[in-house]
Amino acid sequence: MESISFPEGFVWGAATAAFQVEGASKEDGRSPSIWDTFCALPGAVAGGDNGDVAVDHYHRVEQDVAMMADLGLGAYRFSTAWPRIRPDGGEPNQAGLDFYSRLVDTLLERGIDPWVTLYHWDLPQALEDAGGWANRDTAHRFADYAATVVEALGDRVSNWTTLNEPWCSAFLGYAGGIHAPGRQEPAAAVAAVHHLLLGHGLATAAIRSAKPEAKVGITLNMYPIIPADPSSEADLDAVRRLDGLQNRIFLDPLFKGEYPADIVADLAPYGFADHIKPEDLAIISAPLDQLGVNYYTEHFVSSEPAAPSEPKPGRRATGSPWVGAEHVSFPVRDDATRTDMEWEVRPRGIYQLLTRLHEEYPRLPIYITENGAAYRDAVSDDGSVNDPERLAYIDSHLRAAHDAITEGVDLRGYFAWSLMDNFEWAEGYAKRFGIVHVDYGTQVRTPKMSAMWYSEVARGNALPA
Ligand code: NCW
Repeated sequence: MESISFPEGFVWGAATAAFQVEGASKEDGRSPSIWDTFCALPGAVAGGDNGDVAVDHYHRVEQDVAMMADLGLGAYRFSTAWPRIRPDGGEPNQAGLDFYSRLVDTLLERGIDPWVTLYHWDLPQALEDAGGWANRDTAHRFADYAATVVEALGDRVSNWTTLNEPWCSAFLGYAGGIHAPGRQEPAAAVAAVHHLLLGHGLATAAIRSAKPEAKVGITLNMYPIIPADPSSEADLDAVRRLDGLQNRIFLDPLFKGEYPADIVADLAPYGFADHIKPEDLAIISAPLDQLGVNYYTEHFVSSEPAAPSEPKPGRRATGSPWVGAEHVSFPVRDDATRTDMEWEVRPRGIYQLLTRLHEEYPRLPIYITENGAAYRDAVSDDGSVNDPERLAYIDSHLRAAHDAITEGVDLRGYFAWSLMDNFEWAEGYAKRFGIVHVDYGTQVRTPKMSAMWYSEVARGNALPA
């Protein structure tokens, strides 16, 4: 294979999220988040795992940033924890802000650009008790919190992401009950979609007013949607619905200033339109500087109803996150390998997604804010961690992303998910996404083979031949 160079200035980074790595869940004034509560719910998280210690990033920032520098990373995407910065959703907490200020300084001392995500799923529990994202007021509380963070870090942080994967917050959290807060209320989920987007818009305005030169974006988890039978009208309708519920319901209000009419109609039984006030779409569609794309796999869909699924042993029963498309199913294809999350490895999908965004939406700079894979890694006797599947996964996705650049897509950077193994939400610590291995007993970090390879790619701004 030929060596492939990326455009000059291409950003090479790695990502984490506060709840997944920090631990120190009760320190320095942090209040409980919905994930602390959810973890305590029997059967909610595999192994009964929680985020109390996680990978102890809170106490190991110096060491972790030194490791990033050794790997030659140019940027670190992390999230700030709302319950540290405004405990219980209330007044600012200086100790929480100080932690992130120190993290930012440590990164800058090492020449690593801090990329801050304001919301990666850890809503203060007190705000959930007041209705959570189903309550419109949460959008305003989010903007207040965003203003506090930008005031504290805006002198040193240029790149801001409001929300990470609002689809997950709304549909996994409030409809499927698969993620915190574990509610199975479809009407609350569609309310949450709108209030998350409104929160994004209000936070964008707050960031811009505190720091006009800030670069602001949002990160969406998007998927090409492939019909099981392209000649079946019913399957094509399943594609329309899924694409609407997963991709267009976020992209259209953000970039076209309107919700897709077909999806508003599909969600009418859940009262979606009741939450939309006349002024909201102008707030939501305020211009952005960049779009964050999290890409992992494609969705292959059929209109055949799925067989009812039993909960995994020891786990609580969950519902469908597919509000408005509860009848669709996701047949398994046998022409691709799967990761340890059971997600199909589909590198071509990243090319399809990027070129689609380029054709159908305003041509904003795009960053892949997450891409990567969980595999069962272990430390060998010689101390190394050989993860050829992850290396091949990242390599193949970078090649496909490069093809999109060649076709004119303005892709400006790539963040590997994740910098290190961590708390994988409902899957607990069992699923390892890191390019760096973490021994959860000792907290020893060991860069995997994929990390060494990625380091070469980042340093050379090119994929090796
Ligand atoms: S779980 C998830 N992830 C992983 C997580 O570690 C990260 O914080 C997220 O940004 C890796 O990337 C994201 N995404 C949820 C995927 C949807 C699962 C669909 C379940 C349908 C029933």
